[in-house]
Amino acid sequence: MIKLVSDSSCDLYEFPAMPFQAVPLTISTDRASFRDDASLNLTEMLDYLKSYNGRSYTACPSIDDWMSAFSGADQVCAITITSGLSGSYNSAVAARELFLQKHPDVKIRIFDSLSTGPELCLLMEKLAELTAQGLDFDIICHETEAYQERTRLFFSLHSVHNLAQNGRVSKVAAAAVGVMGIRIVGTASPEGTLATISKCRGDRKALPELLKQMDLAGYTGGKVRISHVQNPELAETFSKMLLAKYPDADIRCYSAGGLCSYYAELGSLLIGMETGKD
Ligand code: X90
Repeated sequence: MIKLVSDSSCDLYEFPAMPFQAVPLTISTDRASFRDDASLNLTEMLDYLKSYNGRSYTACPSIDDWMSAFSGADQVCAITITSGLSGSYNSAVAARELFLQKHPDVKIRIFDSLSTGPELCLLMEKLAELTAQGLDFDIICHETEAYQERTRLFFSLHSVHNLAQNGRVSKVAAAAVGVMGIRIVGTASPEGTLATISKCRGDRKALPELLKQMDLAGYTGGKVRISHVQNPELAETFSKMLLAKYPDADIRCYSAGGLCSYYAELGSLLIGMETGKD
């Protein structure tokens, strides 16, 4: 049995396609703390943060959190948010070392997504598909790594306030903090950091820019996973634009989880896509 484990940056608390466990990150202020799990009330968290004037921050899963998620299977595939912006990957790797000392026969592979949100969803779907084919664990891992070369993340952010506050963006991107109506259109860099592509005035400019960037990245009508921060209308508008150009595109839209909602901020879209390259 292969168990899939991901930190909560994947936006999904459940994944019926295979045995799955999400490991929560936490979002905190000096007064309150929110675990990013299925019981999180997202609206309540976002409302609270809006009204709170002090600092807020996040924490990745501890080594213990990862270790308890690894238990109960003889083969484990674990996916983390980018190591370029979070300690989650390092924590998972350390957990693997410790876990294997007690359970030397368990196979554990840790994937550094170098990304977040919907790109993790694509990797999870690929793992489920390969697992359903009954392939060998090492082959499944190898194929998933190869697939990762063919997936990308794009986004349009309504604010980079929380990213800047926590030192997760460059000064260039942070310069847009507080400029009303500006959308930061960007992508995950090969190193798994935030790369700004352009600053657009409003969603009406940002959506065509996203589409253009997806085309340039080699999108040919494959899978697209879109997570939105309390903005289903915008996700829907963008998926209609995609379908107008690629009628057979395989698109799914859903709400971002706690961690991505906190950093991407209200109104934003995160987009994971497949390139057409083999
Ligand atoms: O370890 C921790 O506390 C978590 C830190 C995570 C920081 C980045 C989260 C990004 C979420 C925001 C926009 C997309 C940028 C992605 C670049 C790879 C989503």
